[in-house]
Amino acid sequence: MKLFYSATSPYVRKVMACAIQRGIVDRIETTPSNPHQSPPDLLAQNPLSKVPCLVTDDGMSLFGSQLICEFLESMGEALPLFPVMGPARWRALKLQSIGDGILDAAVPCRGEMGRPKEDARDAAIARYKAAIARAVDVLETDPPHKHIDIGSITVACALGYLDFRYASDPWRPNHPKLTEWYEAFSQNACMAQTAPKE
Ligand SMILES: N[C@@H](CCC(=O)N[C@@H](CS)C(=O)NCC(=O)O)C(=O)O
Repeated sequence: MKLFYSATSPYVRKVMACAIQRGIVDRIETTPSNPHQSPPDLLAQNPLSKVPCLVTDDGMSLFGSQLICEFLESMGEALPLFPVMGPARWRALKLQSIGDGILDAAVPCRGEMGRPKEDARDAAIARYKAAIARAVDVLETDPPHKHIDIGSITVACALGYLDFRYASDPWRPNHPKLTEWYEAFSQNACMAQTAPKE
């Protein structure tokens, strides 16, 4: 399989963490790609020009980290990352949604922060940051579980991205339970081996 990849993308990190956890990371060949430049080889597989984008051994292209992680779930022998049914399933998927939601605010917010200052830009940044702050507050009231599934992986990728890109605006103050959970969860190999670096 081929994965269009960016070393600093938190969505790519999520996919790689799932692949490590499922014991199939060796079956993925990573192709560095800058989606913002709309490279033709990425566009041929993903009209949205986003990473991650996985091309399976059958030649099918899959994009969006949720879809790719579900595909990886069908491979390998490890324990499922998507609980099959019951409350554990909905909790894991809800945590995935809140983690992805933090990223869906934090990633474009950086784009806004790079634009010239003007009222509309500042309003957009404030709205993104407020959504992130509310989501982190909600996670503090009920931090993710210790075990590894799609929910805990996604939340850890989101918090790791905040550390990486919003170091001057730290999330840890006033969130001691979430901090404790994150510090312990980050020790898992799938997280430690995928920590972002420039
Ligand atoms: N919902 C997508 C989001 C993917 C995404 O936004 N990736 C960013 C990189 S972190 C990207 O490719 N951005 C390029 C662009 O927006 O043009 C997912 O879960 O994979």
